[in-house]
Amino acid sequence: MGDDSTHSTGELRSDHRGAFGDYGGESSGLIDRTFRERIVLVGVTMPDGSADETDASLDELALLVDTAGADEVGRIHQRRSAPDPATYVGKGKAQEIKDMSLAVDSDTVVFDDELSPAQQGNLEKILGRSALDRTAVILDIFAQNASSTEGKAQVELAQLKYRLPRLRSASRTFSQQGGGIGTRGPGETQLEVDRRRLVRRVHKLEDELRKLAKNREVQSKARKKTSNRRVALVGYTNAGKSTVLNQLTDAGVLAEDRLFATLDATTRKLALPGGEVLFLTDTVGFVRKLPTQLVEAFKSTLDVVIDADLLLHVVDASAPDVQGNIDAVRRTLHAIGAQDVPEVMIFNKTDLNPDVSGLMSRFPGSVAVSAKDGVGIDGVLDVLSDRLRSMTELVELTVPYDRGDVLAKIHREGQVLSETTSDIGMVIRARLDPDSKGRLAEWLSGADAVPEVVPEPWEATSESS
Ligand SMILES: Nc1nc2c(ncn2[C@@H]2O[C@H](COP(=O)(O)OP(=O)(O)OP(=O)(O)O)[C@@H](O)[C@H]2O)c(=O)[nH]1
Ligand SMILES: [Mg+2]
Repeated sequence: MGDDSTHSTGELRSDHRGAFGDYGGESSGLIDRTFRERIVLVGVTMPDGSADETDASLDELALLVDTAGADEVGRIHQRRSAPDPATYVGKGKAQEIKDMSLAVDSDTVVFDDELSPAQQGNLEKILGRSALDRTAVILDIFAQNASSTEGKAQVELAQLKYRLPRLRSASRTFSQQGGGIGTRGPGETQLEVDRRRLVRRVHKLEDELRKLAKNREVQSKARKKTSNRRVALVGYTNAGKSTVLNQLTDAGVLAEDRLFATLDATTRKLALPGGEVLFLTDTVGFVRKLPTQLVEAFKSTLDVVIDADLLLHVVDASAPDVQGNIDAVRRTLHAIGAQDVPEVMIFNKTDLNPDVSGLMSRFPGSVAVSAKDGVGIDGVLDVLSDRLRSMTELVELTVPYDRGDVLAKIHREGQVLSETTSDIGMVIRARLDPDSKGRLAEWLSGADAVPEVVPEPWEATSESS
């Protein structure tokens, strides 16, 4: 976090080691990493879910907590018809969580679903230790992994938006049962000061991000001007997106056995065997219950996904719940407005799970690869060529001999298959995408020429009959 957040916490809680909980704007990490915090996980199964789903989600939460630098030391389930508005779990369950926390000496309790600021505050009072939710853990990992200026700003903005409604007096401690005369007033004043400081920081970051997004827009406009297609790698975190990019383009981006290793979009040129050149972009990974603050903050980075001609959806075929991961990715694609971009499924890590025939038949047109070893990467190139070609149209154009500029344009924008001479000019057969075809409409010959709009006979007569 920026220098705005470096003032000291003042007092430390003797009965509590977790660094998180006060949200006073004083610590950048939500989980203390001077030691490995001991964490109890809590999952609640609502009527629309199953215990198995809760368990799978908690397994993933344990992985997230581990990535953030802490250890799971206990796990508690509850079935409820609805969350308790005050404490999320029931009061009795909260007591049970406290007992377990004492028994296993945990520092922090992490809930698998988002807690409201009030629930979080109430739970911390009951539990006597930090109560976090999945969102906080994911924000924490993003904060650790952000490296570019834009990535850092995006993550800090998401964190601030998460923390603002949760700001509480920094003088509050977990052992303290009430502020008492004298402690309350100054505490609240400090709270107001903190809040204003954070709001100013939010505005500053939003401003910075707007400028950075403008820059990117200029770059992407330049890319749009070329007729090169744009393809984006999307998928669940750790599925192998960066590895696929590296295999296809020697991009040399970081690929690691770690959740959310990639936060920044990296774009590389890729020349297909047929000669066509496209732009391939690696993007941030998705996960179940991705915090809305993060999706919002990363919106401009994710524009490459919305603007893409095609998505390569990389799936870890060896994951415990492949379909669940695919669904989570698609939900996020929907949330950012990219649900209509055509998608090719790439089933990766077939060295760990060679039997992907069921998946392949469920997703026609998909490819199986082991990206780490480069196995099947040629298949990805073939599918890219095929899919991109099917998005172009084979057309014939006639261009007068004195229009070298138009000839050059056709070569630039499309794939020229043949050129022959005729009385009236050069006759060219080429593959063009719909945009280029529109721009070159006046040169289209024969059946490709844009027809005048004539009402279909049945339309013309339907009114009078
Ligand atoms: N066994 C096996 N491991 C793979 C394969 N492809 C990638 N991996 C490993 O999976 C881990 C994640 O790969 P990345 O390419 O970083 O995955 P990503 O989808 O970019 O992940 P994030 O950027 O963190 O969302 C790395 O340790 C890779 O070495 C594969 O085909 N087989
Ligand atoms: Mg990556």
